Amino acid sequence: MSIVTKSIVNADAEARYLSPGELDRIKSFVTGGERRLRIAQILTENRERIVKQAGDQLFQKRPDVVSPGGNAYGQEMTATCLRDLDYYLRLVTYGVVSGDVTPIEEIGVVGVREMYKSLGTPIEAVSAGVNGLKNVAASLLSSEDASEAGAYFDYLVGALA
Ligand SMILES: CCC1=C(C)/C(=C/C2=NC(=C\c3[nH]c(/C=C4\NC(=O)[C@H](C)[C@H]4CC)c(C)c3CCC(=O)O)/C(CCC(=O)O)=C2C)NC1=O
Repeated sequence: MSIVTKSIVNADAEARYLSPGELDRIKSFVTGGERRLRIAQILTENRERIVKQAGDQLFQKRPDVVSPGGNAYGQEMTATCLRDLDYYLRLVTYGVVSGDVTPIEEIGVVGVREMYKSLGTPIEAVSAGVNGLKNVAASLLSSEDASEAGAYFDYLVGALA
């Protein structure tokens, strides 16, 4: 939910106008809109490259996951692993556009620990993979944009650690 929707829901629950503080936060959300959309556009356009490079880096750092007995061993499993990284990059674009981690949390974090546990997937390696996405994405963004996007990657890295 974006700050706009959230503020309206809160205000209406109390049958009141939006407060000056809420209007201020909405103003900065709107002012930053162009930047957030630009970031999301760059991440979206470069998704294949970002995922591939982050995957390559992860498999160099954690060769065990793609070795026999590893969770991402074999062409099909490696592709599924890269697909998960692509899912997380997509969720980051949702966060960036909405200026809110809630969509990332609801779609990609709630219940994920149990899920990866049942799949035998080392979740800390997924977290390292998302950190790789962050670094590759940063190389395509201005430092200001990289730090804005970085907050959403960091949220995920922490949630998956
Ligand atoms: C958008 C929200 C969303 C998420 C996050 C998601 C994750 C997700 N990853 C899965 C599997 C998987 N995920 C991985 C990922 C990895 N294994 C490793 O060792 C690496 C560390 C890592 C890649 C970074 C692998 C290898 C599987 C297949 C495991 C198996 O089938 O045994 C599965 C099981 C079903 C399937 O194969 O599709 C789900 C549901 N699905 C979703 O809808």
